[in-house]
Amino acid sequence: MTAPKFTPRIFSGIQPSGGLTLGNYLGALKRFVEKQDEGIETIYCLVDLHAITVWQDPVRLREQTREAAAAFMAAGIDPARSILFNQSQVSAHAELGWIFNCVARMGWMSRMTQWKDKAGRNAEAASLGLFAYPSLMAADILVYHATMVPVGEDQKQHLELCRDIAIKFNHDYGVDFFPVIEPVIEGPATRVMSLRDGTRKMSKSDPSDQSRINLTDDADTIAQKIRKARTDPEPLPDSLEGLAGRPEARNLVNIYAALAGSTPEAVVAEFAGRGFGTFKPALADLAVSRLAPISREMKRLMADPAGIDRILGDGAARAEAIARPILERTLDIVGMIRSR
Ligand code: AQP
Repeated sequence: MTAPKFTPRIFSGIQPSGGLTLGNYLGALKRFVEKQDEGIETIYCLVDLHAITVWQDPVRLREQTREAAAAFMAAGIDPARSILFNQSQVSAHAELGWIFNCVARMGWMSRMTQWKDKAGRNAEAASLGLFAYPSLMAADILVYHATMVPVGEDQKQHLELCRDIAIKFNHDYGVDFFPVIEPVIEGPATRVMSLRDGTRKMSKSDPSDQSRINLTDDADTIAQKIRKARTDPEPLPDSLEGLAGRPEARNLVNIYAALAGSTPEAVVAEFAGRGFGTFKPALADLAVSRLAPISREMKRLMADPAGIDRILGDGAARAEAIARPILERTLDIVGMIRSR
């Protein structure tokens, strides 16, 4: 149903719920830049409404949003070629989110692993927003009639739910209005794991700073975190099969491949038989060479917060121009009187 009715358009977002990590960079941001450079229309959003599904200090939230915007630009997002803005400046997201709350089913939401992980055993105390997160996410995407959504592996289930919402809406109202989107989950680092535990995702909200590399970390901190990253005593094997059951080793190989623009196969071929005493310093040098220019540029951009706010405002106006007519047509389909 996607083509040819819907022109290719990419949408994705990142929560400004903390500083961005190497996981966000390799799984999302770096790929956003590649998509922009492929010449497809790209819309990128700092999803501040999603961030407040768990408590955020207002002062920090503003800082984190500007910092995330700086990270996007420092990584290569050009606000003249991509639309870059923060979600709450385009109210059509929240409005369509409400409609989708009335399309999505409770059962669908309760099966979401992110909900189960984040709400944990204390779901009674979790916010209603956290539960409804995936229907707002579907609105973020579908309010632009976006067709492709680059994300890390952890967002796959939410994108399947977005497809379900589009299909149910189209079916319930007898229309072919929302595209059935394609998740774009590609590359060697779709799921970067914690440096302390190779079975857990690297996450900006992990209480341990040692578990992640932040895009704002300086060269010494990056090198020290990689040196201390948990591994096993075995040398690297000569094929990927030899990494089975070695999640930490596999993670570092994937990170190396993604940073080098290579493949995990090529990395194990290069380092076969070498121990982590050799591999970790090579990885640290590579990580510093790729990330230091980004963190330098972020610092430069963050020295002008008003400049960042202007870029976000301009992006929001351009986003609104696409979203508002789609929202209006949705409301009309649903049966809301439009008489202003
Ligand atoms: N570890 C990861 N590996 C690969 N991709 C990742 N992404 C996040 N972590 C990794 C991708 O980054 C994009 C933005 O994610 P998000 O900020 O919206 O939320 P998240 O997936 O819940 O990321 P975090 O860092 O774990 O945030 P918190 O800690 O606030 O929940 C998505 O495309 C995601 O796949």
